[in-house]
Amino acid sequence: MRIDADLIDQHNQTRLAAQQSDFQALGEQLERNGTDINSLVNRAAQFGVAIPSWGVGTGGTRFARFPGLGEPRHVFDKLDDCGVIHQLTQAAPTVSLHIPWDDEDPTALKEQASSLQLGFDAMNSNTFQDQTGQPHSYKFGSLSHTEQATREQAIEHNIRCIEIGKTLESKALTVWVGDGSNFPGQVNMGKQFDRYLQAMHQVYSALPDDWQLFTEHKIYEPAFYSTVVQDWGSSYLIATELGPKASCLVDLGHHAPNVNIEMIVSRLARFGKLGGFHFNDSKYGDDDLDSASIDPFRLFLVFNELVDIELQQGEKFRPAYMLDQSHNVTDPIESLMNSAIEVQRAFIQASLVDREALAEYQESNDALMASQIIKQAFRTNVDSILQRARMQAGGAIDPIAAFRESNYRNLVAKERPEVSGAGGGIV
Ligand code: PSV
Ligand code: MN
Repeated sequence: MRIDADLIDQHNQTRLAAQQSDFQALGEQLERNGTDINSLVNRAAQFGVAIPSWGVGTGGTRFARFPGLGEPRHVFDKLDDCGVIHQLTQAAPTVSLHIPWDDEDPTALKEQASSLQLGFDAMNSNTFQDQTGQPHSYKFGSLSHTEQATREQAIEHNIRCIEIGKTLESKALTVWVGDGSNFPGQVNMGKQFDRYLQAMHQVYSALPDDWQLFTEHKIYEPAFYSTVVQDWGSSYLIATELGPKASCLVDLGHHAPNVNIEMIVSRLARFGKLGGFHFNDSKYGDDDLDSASIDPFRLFLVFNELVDIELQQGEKFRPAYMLDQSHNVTDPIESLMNSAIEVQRAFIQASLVDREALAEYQESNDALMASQIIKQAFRTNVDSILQRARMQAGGAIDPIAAFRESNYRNLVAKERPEVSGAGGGIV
């Protein structure tokens, strides 16, 4: 199910004059600094962020989940929703699947995705929940469990995710585990980490040559005293121990409040171990709020580092960009479209930083002017660049307005039955 191309066209026609006028004004402004606006449109057009399949369903907290209208019933509906997100934004060409949540015939998944012009980004394994009929419980851990049989079950699951991913032409596996402990003394932290590493070596050895393995760290939750892959230091150690195909995934919400994430990004990239991102925003913890909804400047600063690294390392620097959010009070499609655009915006704004001037101010220790250079780029309204990139690729000038005009949510709700609101619903 796609949005009618004529509807998008009409939508764009009514906004075209304003779009052109804004674009021209920004073009003139950028020209004064020697920046060609069209090169930025091309850059925006090349940008893509993956949609998490679990993000298109309404999320919740451990207290409750309030379902939305026309929620996807299964992964095929989720792909339809992702197709709409990409169609309107032209900035979300891939989907990141979670197994077993999305465990369906991979050939059928591939076919449907292709028909929606979608590809697949990293596969995600799930050893943080027990599945019905599963012989060994993950209550006390998975890849780091004290019992070998449980570790083997978790290893097998990860290898299966790779197998499914091969058919989908995914090229990466993201491993996030909830393993840890809730009481001081509950586990031997050294032995637990050793067991985790041993298990990960086995997963790593099943990885095809052209695949990457991302290790995702998280400060706490579900384990509240200690977590096996708690911080970027542990993640770096793991990726280094495993080998060149392993690198670290930075989920923006997985740090203590006020941690300087852009510095972590810089460090990991400097040593070739920055694999990818889960973008989201937060106020207090792993809130999984929409990207840039709380602190757009922080997102921009992350991209400021990324653009800087790209200039140093060139083409070979291509971290995987993925969203990882929970939409509890909004329409997930609208939130995800908005978030994809916010991440794209940060990328383009960061591309506007006058790097030569910045380097000079940094060398001469002119802190005030260095910060002004950064702020100048951050304050630039690049909407018309993003709009132009979308429009040229068949997307909508204003994706959320076009989505509402299309009545997509009500139309799919006719086929997708209402779901009960009972129970918690962390995604
Ligand atoms: C864990 O909080 C996480 O960030 C991991 O990426 C999981 O795969 C995802 O959320 C879904 O629960
Ligand atoms: Mn994540």
